[in-house]
Amino acid sequence: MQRTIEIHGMSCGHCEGRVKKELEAIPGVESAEASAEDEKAVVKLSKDVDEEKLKAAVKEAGYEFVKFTE
Ligand SMILES: [Cu+2]
Repeated sequence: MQRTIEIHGMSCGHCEGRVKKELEAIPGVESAEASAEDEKAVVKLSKDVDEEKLKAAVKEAGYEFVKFTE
């Protein structure tokens, strides 16, 4: 299972790392890769994860959740 999240506000590798870390802290998230250039994060899930938790993680990292694109 995979979700793609559009995120605004990331500008460098440091930002990507923050988003990745917050997303990967959620139970059920196997791995997450964030791209500042593409303004998105791709999240691999091992089970169903509440969308609200993914949203909250992006905000917690300090960036703007825009929408799920996948
Ligand atoms: Cu940055």
